[in-house]
Amino acid sequence: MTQRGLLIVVEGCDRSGKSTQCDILVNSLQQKGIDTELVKFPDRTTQTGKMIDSYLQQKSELDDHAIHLLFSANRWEAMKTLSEKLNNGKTLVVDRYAFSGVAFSSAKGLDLEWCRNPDIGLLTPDIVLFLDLSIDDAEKRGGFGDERYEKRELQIKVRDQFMKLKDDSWKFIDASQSKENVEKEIWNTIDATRNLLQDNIQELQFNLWKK
Ligand code: FDM
Ligand code: MG
Repeated sequence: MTQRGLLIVVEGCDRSGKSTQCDILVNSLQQKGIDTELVKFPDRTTQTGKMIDSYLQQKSELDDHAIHLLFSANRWEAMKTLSEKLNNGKTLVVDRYAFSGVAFSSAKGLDLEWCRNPDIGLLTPDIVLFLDLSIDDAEKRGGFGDERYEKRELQIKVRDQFMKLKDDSWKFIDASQSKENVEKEIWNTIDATRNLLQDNIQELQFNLWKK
C-alpha cells in the first residue's frame, strides 16, 4: 500500500516570502525523491477563482460575506482532487489556506466564528508553517503591492487575527532571516515532522476546525 502524502500548509502575511519559500520547499522535497506538488489558494483559474481575482484587483465589488464564501468555495471545489493526490502518495505544499480566509475576512470586521464555518470539514493539514514577519519588516521589503488587501492598516489586523487561529500543528518560522536561513529553518521543521509522522501517519482527515 502506498503511504499517503503530507498536506503542508504555508501561511503568513504579505511579503513574508511565502511563495518563494513554497517553491524552494517543493524543489527540496522533489530532490529527496518525494513526489510533491505546489497548490495555491486562491486558485484564480477556476470560475470562483476568476471572480476572486477580479475582486482582488479591484475590478469588481462584492459584499464581504459573499467574497468570504467564494474563497471557501474555491477551496472546497479542490478537495476531491487534492485528497486523491494525497492518497496516491503525493505530498502537497499549499500556499495559503482557510487560515488566510478567516484572518483576512475577520480583519475586515466579520465575526471570526462566522468566518470559520464554511471551512469546517476541509482537509486537515499535517503541518502549518507560519512565516512570521513584523509589518514594519514586511514594508521594508519594497512596500506592498496594488491588490485590495495590500495596505498597512489591514495587514496589522490580519496578523492579529492569524494569532487567534494558531494551534499545536503550527510551526512559527522567523521570516526576518535571510532567504537561505528561512529555507534551512523550514527544511529542519519539515524533516522533523516527517520523521515524527512516518511511523504513525494517520488516515487523511476532513476534520478542519471540527470540535
Ligand atoms: N485571501 C486569500 C483571502 O482574503 N481569503 C482567502 O481565503 C485566501 C486564500 O487574498 F490578500 C487574500 C490574501 C491575499 C489575497 O492572495 C491573494 P495571494 O497569495 O497574494 O494570491
Ligand atoms: Mg498577494
